[in-house]
Amino acid sequence: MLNQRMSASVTNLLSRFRGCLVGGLIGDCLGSPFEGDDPISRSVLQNFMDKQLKESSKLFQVFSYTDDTAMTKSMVESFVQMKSFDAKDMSKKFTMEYIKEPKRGYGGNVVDVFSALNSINYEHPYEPARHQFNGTGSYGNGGAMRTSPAALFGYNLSDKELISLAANCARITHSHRNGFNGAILQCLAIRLALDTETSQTDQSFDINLYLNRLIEKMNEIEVNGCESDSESDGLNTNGLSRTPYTDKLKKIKELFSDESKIKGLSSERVAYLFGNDVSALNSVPSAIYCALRAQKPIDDIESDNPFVRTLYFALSLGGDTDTIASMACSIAGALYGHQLIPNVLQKRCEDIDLIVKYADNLYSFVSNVD
Ligand code: AR6
Ligand code: MG
Repeated sequence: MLNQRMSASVTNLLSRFRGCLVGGLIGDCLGSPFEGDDPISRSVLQNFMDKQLKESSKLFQVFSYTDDTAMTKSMVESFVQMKSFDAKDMSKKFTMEYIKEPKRGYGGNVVDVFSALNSINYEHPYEPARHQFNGTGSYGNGGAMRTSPAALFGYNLSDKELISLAANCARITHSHRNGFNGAILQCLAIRLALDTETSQTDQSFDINLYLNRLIEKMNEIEVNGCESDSESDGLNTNGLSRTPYTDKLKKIKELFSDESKIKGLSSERVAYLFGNDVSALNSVPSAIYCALRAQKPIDDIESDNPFVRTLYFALSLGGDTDTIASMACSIAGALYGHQLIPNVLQKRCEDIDLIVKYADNLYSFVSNVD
């Protein structure tokens, strides 16, 4: 017997599961050559994309994945083997994967968490992350970049249960509130994408409704997460907003309410407004913006495929391109499904067949539960 979420599911759910993981892999692999660059000119990108989209390139280049996919794979492996979330097992899988292949471009400090986890034999999987940055925890986007398996494995969970799953998976390495809240936001963005019907003809959907749902959820999380704080004026002691993700989502909504504002927004301006760095706060909202913006044609981007436009636009932001493109494309893949992702782009990626198999494994898990 399928449960309520499964039976109420949208069309093409298997294709959307595949689209989500494959999208994440493509964004990671094709984004990594640009990592650290300033916003990239449209002509340089158009050349790059034209080349990648051609079957007959003389040297058919296959791009390697980075830590985003290495950690995503470990998440899937842990969920599938344990048939539940097991923080100890997941923390061990992250660490073993890092030890096996340390040169995948991991964040500057997260590697200290792996060695501390290893030294305590994974007995207290949340402890090492809590000690990062003098006890404040990491606010990097490493928790958010790997959250897609949580959204898929947790497909049948309630929103509340999924939020807790996403936060706990992220907290193994990222205990700063902006670190794990970024993972929650990315996870919810994927869930909403899986649940959003898109038009068969032009792939359109209601962006306003999508953003309203995300804003409502994120506001609840950011406000309730602050309940134990003493201030009640919406600001913390540093004068920073207590609802930074909600604020950025509201800004995105405001822009989308006026088509002329969206049309005139350059990549540089998007990077300036929403960020393009390794912090979750300055990358997750940007990824969501890219996935939503690409639903409609974009000046200077020659593609009628919204998945390709998402990739292209995310790369154009520069900065942490692999992670921003990976997050943006996993949302786009969950929205449009595997069938919209050009085969030639898939073939450019290391381990593409394994990633499709992993999506199928997660789909079988969620479709076979009583
Ligand atoms: N205070 C100061 N700096 C911080 C803090 C903090 N509380 N938290 C993070 N940083 P890390 P990740 C800075 O090491 O999030 C790779 O390319 C600090 O400079 O936790 O797993 C991945 O693919 C730290 O080194 O890594 C991701 O795209 C940096 O943020 C990206 O790096 C990254 O935090 C982040 O990976
Ligand atoms: Mg990265």
